[in-house]
Amino acid sequence: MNNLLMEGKRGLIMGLANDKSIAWGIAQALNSQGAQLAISYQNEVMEKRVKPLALQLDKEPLLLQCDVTSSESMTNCFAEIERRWGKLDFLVHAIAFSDKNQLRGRTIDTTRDNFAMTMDISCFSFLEACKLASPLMKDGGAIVTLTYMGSEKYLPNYNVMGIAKAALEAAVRYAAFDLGEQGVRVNAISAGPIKTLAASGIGDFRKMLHWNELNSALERNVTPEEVGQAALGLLSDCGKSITAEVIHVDCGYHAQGMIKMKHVAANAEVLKEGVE
Ligand code: NAD
Ligand code: 0WE
Repeated sequence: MNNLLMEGKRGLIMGLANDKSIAWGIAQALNSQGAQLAISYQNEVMEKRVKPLALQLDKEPLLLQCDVTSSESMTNCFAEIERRWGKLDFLVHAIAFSDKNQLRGRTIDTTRDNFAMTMDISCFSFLEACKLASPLMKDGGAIVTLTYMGSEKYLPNYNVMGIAKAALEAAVRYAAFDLGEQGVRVNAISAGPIKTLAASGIGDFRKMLHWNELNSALERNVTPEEVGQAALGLLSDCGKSITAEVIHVDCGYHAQGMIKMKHVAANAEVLKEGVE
């Protein structure tokens, strides 16, 4: 009877803002395979957006507030999960933040304060979530975070976020070794660009999407649902021996070494729309 991949598994999703969120694509994939979810949201504004989404899930999710800049808020969130469920099977970390004004111009102009905040929210919060979640993963477990190719290569405007994502990917490898002996796997998904709240107001984002569409191996962009399917693979027993890994879910864009010759004209059109 037990033919769903996530039947009987319980997990927390951090970073759900709205129905465009990558976290929502992941929540839907996990829900479709029978998972019981807890969803944490940053503040009251997010709570209003998350509540109607929660109603769309088959099993009523636990809704918890959690601002990752506060260790007290983090501790309370996991304490509530312990009280309600007593255990946890998986964790999804889909959180990043930097001052929008520093996601343009020169990376070397990043301020000390914004560097610290960006690293705190986008990288340290992952380590702290691993620390708090792992004691609840009594039968082993799986953890997934979201990263972006700007950690590996220079990408215009990604700036300090690229540095934070490089640190996050290293954190995945270290956490995987900390938690491996208790059967907890830790991985990252490096997603291609997706138009979410965290992409809104980023200069040239539309053009970036178009560029990726033309130059990725599959000649299209990735969707939150597809990232969700990949996360499902990592979080379910399908990923049983995958840990300390960063998997690209970007239609192959990361492997591109040169733009496609057949698209030279189209690429030029994208550029002609004007670049900062
Ligand atoms: P999103 O805006 O839907 O999600 C970002 C989330 O971070 C929001 O839910 C927000 O509430 C949360 N957050 C920010 N500060 C927080 C805090 N102090 N406490 C708690 N939560 C906080 O955008 P998204 O694109 O779905 O982003 C999710 C993850 O995916 C991020 O790590 C992002 O870097 C990564 N990612 C995004 C893309 C993309 O193109 N959209 C590509 C690759 C990776
Ligand atoms: O990781 C991200 C989003 C990062 C992000 C975005 C914002 C916008 C709103 C972090 N902090 C903020 N702060 C805000 O106030 N992505 C992978 C999406 C993204 O962001 C970019 C990109 C891509 C792709 C920024 C510049 C260039 C490319």
